[in-house]
Amino acid sequence: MKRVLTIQDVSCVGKCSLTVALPIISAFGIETAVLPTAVLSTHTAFKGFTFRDLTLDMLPCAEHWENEKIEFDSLYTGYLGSKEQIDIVKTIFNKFKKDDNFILVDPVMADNGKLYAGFGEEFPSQMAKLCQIADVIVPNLTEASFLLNVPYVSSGYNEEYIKNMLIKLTDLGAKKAVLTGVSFEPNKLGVYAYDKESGKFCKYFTKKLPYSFHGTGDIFASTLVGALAKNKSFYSSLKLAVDYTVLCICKTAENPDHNWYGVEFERALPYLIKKI
Ligand code: PXL
Repeated sequence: MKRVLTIQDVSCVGKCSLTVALPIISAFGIETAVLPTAVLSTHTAFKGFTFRDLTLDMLPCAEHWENEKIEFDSLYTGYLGSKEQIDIVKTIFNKFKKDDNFILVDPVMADNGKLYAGFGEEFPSQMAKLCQIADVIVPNLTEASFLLNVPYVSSGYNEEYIKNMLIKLTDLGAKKAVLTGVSFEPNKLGVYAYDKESGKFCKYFTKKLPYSFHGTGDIFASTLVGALAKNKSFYSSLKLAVDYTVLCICKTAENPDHNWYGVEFERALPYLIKKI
């Protein structure tokens, strides 16, 4: 059985990070090992959330796995709370990276032109260092702008702008970069990707929905990790991750009682399982 290690927080309520990665990657028939970096009562879009930092437990867990000769087919990081955690994750990557496994870094830190609550100005350059050693990185446009230290452009850009951004993102060191939330026309939204080794770009767009929900980036990244770990091609993995994320948004929007803080990804899991 394949085994993925995902390193991110537990937001107890709010459907993001580990509470999304665990069920989605498990749905692929992949064992999902977790390294929780912190426990929060909710994600940080709520006011008044609690935060129990687990930084000191991270390395001892990894050292125990190393002693037990435990191996992983993929290492996947999402939300990380501090520079210290990023440094520890680098050490963990060095311990468990092999020739035949892959590292996916989702540089979770910002959206809609703004850093998430709690991140200082220096955080993006630290996250850029983690992106250096990844095989695949999946920033949204805001995160990419912070990683490259360029102004965030929300709309009106063209394909050349996106391609140039992707090349610069892989210049940070990652083999492949995927930009999420790209839109050239008002009614289309999708992803644009670049593979530095082959020099090829690929893109996948679907209808833009008039909703935006918290946690969709984590759904996308978790699905991409699952599909890549199952050895699906890069393009079909991207396509599956976009299609599943869009379906999750549709299912959420069709429920008139949906809440603002979490996507109803559970109701779309049967579709994902059929596609695997
Ligand atoms: O969805 C990304 C994410 C993960 N974890 C925490 C967050 C966020 C986004 O705000 O606050 C704690």
